[in-house]
Amino acid sequence: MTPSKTATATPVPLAIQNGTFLQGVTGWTALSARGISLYDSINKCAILGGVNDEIVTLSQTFIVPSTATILKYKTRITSEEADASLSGDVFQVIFSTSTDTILSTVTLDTTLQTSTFVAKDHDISSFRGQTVTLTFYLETDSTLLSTVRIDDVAIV
Ligand SMILES: [Ca+2]
Repeated sequence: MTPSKTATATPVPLAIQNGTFLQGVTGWTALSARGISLYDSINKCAILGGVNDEIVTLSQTFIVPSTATILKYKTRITSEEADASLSGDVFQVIFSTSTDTILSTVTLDTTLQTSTFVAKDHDISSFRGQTVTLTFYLETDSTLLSTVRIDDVAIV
């Protein structure tokens, strides 16, 4: 079967755009159940949470370059949750193609707090050449605030 010619859609970018958040959340799809901005203009990074009963997704769709190996990003967590077993504040990093691959799941509590950003990385070499959606997901429960700041997202 010969594929029919289709109208040119907005091209999917190669690799991540504005991973440093120097242009706010331009290039990202930022959704907050509470309708809150996901941009921290003081620290020039993304900010997820900081309110209770929230569900947020910060996502971007791109083509993983053919030489890509690692997804890198930095996070800085704050949390009032003293007991991880009681915390309903959950942060996930998800790579989606036709299915979702959860690269990381973290239940937030005070032990994860840091005063500076901490570098994380995940091997994404199996996604080379594929169109993927990277999603940073945070849900918070009804009490004890948690926040995840994200910066310097890159595919290398
Ligand atoms: Ca909480």
